[in-house]
Amino acid sequence: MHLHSKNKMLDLSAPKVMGILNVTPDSFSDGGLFSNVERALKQAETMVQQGAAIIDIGGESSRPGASDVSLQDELDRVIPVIEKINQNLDCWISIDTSKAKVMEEAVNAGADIINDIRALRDEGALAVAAKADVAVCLMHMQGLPRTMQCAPEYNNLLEEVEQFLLQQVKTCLNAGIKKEAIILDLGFGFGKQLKHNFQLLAATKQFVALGYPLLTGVSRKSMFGKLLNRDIKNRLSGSLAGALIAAQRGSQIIRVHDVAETVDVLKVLQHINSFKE
Ligand code: YH5
Repeated sequence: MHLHSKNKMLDLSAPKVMGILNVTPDSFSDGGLFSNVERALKQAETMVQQGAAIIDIGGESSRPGASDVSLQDELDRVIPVIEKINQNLDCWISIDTSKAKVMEEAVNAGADIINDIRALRDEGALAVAAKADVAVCLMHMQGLPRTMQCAPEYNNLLEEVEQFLLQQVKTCLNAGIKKEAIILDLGFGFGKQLKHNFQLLAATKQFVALGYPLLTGVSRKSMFGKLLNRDIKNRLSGSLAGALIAAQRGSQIIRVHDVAETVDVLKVLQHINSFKE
């Protein structure tokens, strides 16, 4: 299976790692010897050297309860970084945003994937994505970031997530987005309780069977914090286990903070899969 974006193709026959690059002001804390753009480039360069195929750039914290970022602030944070990475590194670039204007400028600056936790539901986002002709990642979320973690409930979790994603796929296809440019995402931590997150992870095969590349983003999330009683700094083992489980069940793109460790784990999986059972 390949992911298409404009005239490029990404081979997904082996799982690919998407490295997370946060460019919010609090994500840089080395004392200020380098500009934020230089620091972001260095971090992206390290992740690409460690084996990340995609760098996901986000300038708007979408953690539960996070405050909104103005359009201009988000543009100022992400656009120079996208330009710099596009000029200097050989990787796919993903923009983590819900704002149509940020999507548009990010694509002009070199982004290959629009990664939208709101699945292109904001004003103008669908039209921008269709015109841009880049890949899109459609994520499931119940509610909105500010309130989504207030006791979310489902009648039928797997059915509701699948129905939502297929509805957004239909909307994208009708808008002219190519089938080969669509990625799906179950949206771990976005309007889900601990049990919901693990039920979804367990059901990865069902979603892979829909025929679209599946992106799994569980890195450092509270599902491991809660299950293992670990603060955010001590969730690497849980995150690696989650990455391995998702990849073994067929998820093709794994979104992570810890690229080197995840690449090692996926190499072990690829190697074992080269032998008969
Ligand atoms: C995702 O799943 N997530 S931003 C809370 C954490 C740790 C990490 C409490 N953007 C996703 O990474 N895009 C984010 O600990 C995403 N899929 C896609 N496609 C939240 C995040 C995080 C939140």
